[in-house]
Amino acid sequence: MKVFLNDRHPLHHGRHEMFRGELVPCFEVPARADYVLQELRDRSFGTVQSAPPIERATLERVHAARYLDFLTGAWDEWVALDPDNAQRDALPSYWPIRTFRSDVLPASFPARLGLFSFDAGSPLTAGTWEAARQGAACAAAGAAALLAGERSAFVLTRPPGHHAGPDFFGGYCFLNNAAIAAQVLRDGGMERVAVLDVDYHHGNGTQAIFYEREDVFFASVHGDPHTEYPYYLGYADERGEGAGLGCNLNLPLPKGTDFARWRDALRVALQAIAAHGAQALVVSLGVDTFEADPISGFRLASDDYLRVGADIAAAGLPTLFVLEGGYAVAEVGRNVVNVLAGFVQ
Ligand code: SP5
Ligand code: ZN
Repeated sequence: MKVFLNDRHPLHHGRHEMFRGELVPCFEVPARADYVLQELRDRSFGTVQSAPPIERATLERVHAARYLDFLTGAWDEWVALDPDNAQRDALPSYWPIRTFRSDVLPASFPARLGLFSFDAGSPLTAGTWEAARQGAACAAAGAAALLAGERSAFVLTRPPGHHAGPDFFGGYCFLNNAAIAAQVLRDGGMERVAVLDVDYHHGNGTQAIFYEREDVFFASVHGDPHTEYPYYLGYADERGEGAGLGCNLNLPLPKGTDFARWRDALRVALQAIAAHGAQALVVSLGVDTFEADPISGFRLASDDYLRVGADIAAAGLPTLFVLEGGYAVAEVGRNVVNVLAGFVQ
């Protein structure tokens, strides 16, 4: 399997995130990707390669121009506020929620930081833009590999992407790698594409990007947003709008769900994807469903991920796996590579 490694990922290394009223060390750390790469090497799995840079026009197929402009210059603006900021991550403090305007573009950097984000858990650092942009490049290269006839490929990247929407970051995500890959598949001639999101958290960004479209089906199995992040999206009654009505499937499950019940939901998602007539599949592969994940609540064991890969393979579609969450850092490699190994078996 071709593996597209984001070799710039270490440039994004947040120090702290806001969690329960205090700044705690980030859960989303560079070592996550390093463990996956080490596991690939230990098991002699996959052919690791880098990706060429991505065109701004490709990013604009999914993200708003003014959001990309903001991300491009954000770090320099942050440091320009105060030279000491070079030693601090940028975290938002203000958000334009209901009754505020979101069409304005304040001159204030902290105001724009909030305008383009939805939580205080996603630090923006000196290398965030470069790391995120090269991750998107890997996603586009992975999609191109499928268009060229590969049965499968894996995008080994961080920061993750599925919480990032058309014009906002959050949930440790800045550019929506899975959505960019799905759009590259569409633009390359695949008439119908599906995104299957198996991360513990609902992929609110991906859902938002494709919510009114019928050409990209979105299915997600995730922790019930009544109790789990991102709380304000991911409910079962969100089925798409306009032309996209019926092309969005949310399968929320209670905290504590074990593999047997989780797998039933996976099968429902895969059946819906088949019914939609998708010609290619992008998998938002989070392994924060693992029983020992520090911020999540499902109970999948490492061996279960082999069966996850096999179930996805049974759909018979060209499949691009894109790394999302998973915070039991030392076990992320084993769990991710188990999915990939289960797929090719
Ligand atoms: C890509 C991805 O997995 N993003 C997840 C972002 C979650 N950030 C907020 C975490 C809040 C978790 N609170 C649960 C309490 C754990 N005991
Ligand atoms: Zn997650």
